[in-house]
Amino acid sequence: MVVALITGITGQDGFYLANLLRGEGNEVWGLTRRGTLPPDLAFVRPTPPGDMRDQASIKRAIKVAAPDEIYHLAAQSSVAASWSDPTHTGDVTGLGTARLLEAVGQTAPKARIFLASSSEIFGLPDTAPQNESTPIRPVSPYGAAKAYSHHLASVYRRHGLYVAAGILYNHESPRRAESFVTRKITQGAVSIARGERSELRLGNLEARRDWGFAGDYVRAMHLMLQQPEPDDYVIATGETHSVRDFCEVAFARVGLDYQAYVVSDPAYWRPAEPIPLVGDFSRAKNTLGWAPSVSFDELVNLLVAADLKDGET
Ligand code: F7E
Repeated sequence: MVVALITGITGQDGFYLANLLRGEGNEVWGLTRRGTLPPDLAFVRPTPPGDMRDQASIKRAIKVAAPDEIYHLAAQSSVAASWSDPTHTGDVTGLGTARLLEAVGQTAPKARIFLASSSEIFGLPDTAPQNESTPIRPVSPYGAAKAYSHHLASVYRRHGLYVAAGILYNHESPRRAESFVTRKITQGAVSIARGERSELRLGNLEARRDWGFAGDYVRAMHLMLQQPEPDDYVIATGETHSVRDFCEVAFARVGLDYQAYVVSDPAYWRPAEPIPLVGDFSRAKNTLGWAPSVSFDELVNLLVAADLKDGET
């Protein structure tokens, strides 16, 4: 039986990935800071507490789980928060990967590692769509921390570790926190439709992103570790939409015109925006046989439907 260890298992991707790996018949372990797991991950085995800022704790967790596959998802993952606390982001999201790779090299050098890299490493690309050869040029502290992490993957790969990196574009689900724009919009639209509030304040409505469904993206993570050789893969839909487009579809789903409710508030604007972010997933398609299965409209509808249902229970 394949033994898989997931860091950051309590996040959105951790939940979908743990369930996918369970379905594949894997033994799934989860590394968390407290060494405990929520009830919906009761089938996962907890390692002793592990913190991405503490290498000894990571080493201990790997020794106990003795994994064949390690999915490194743990990170400070908010781009907005990385502007208010760049050193914490660098420590957890950047140095955390260095600690993990060192710990694997010392305790489980045969384990295959998946690293969650990000489209934020591209920052202001000259070309669209981006692929695995697009120059790395981040524009946020989060992007810089992920860029460091991404470079480490190829450094340790050359050093003999099996490290695959998924350059993940935005991927969403009903498990996304409200601090991210997709859930903020769908929860806002639903509560306005219910008469609980009268407006939704967002940042830059013209910001464009390549949004996919998280369930599709964890499938790609698993496929990457089944390849004979590790590599980098762009995981994206190849389509870009604006925050305004997202509002339009979400509000229409609850019978409203977003223009009457959505306000662009400079307080939510970022010091810099990566432009234009859209991914070319040809390598993932050709090598992994991967393609996204959920369209933009389906994704927005899925999130709104979940928020409508939430309020009913
Ligand atoms: O912002 C704009 C904002 O916070 C999306 C993470 O998973 O994907 C995610 O990072 C866009 C940006 O995600 C609001 O300026 C407008 O252009 O949902 P987000 P993100 O920053 O793109 C990447 C690939 C990751 O790796 C990250 O870990 O929406 N936007 N108004 C807003 N964003 C937020 N959060 N709130 C607003 O009111």
